[in-house]
Amino acid sequence: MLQTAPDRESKNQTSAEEIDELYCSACGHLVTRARWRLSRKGDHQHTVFNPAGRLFRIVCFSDAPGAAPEGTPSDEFTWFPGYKWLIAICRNCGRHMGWQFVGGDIFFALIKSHLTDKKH
Ligand code: JPQ
Repeated sequence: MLQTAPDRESKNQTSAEEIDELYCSACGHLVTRARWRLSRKGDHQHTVFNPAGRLFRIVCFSDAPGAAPEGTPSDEFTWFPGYKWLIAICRNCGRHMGWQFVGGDIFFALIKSHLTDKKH
C-alpha cells in the first residue's frame, strides 16, 4: 500500500503557528507571538536609553504570556508617556526580556535581541 506522510510530520516543514512564535533567545521558552505586534508612538520598534545609559532596541506587543512582570510600576523616565513600567522576565529562565507598560491599557516592549523565531 502506498503511504505518504502528512506535511506536518515532515521534520523540515514549519507550520504557520511556529513561524508566529517568538522565543527567549537564552532558553527557548515561548514568550510572545509576531501577530501580537503593536504600534506605539507611531512605531512597532524603538531605540531607547535608560538613565543608566544603556541602549535598547525594543519592539512592542499587546501581550507576552511567557514574560512575567516583576515589582511595582514606576513612571521614572518612562519611554511611553501616560504609562508606568515594570521589568518583565522570562518565566522559564528569569532573563530580563523587557518591560510591561501599564496605563490606559497594558502592553509589552521587549528587547529585540532577546527574542528569536528559531526553536531551540
Ligand atoms: C526603563 C529601565 C530599568 C531597568 C532596571 C533596566 N524607562 N527602565 C523603562 O528607564 C526606563 C522605561 O520606560 O531600564
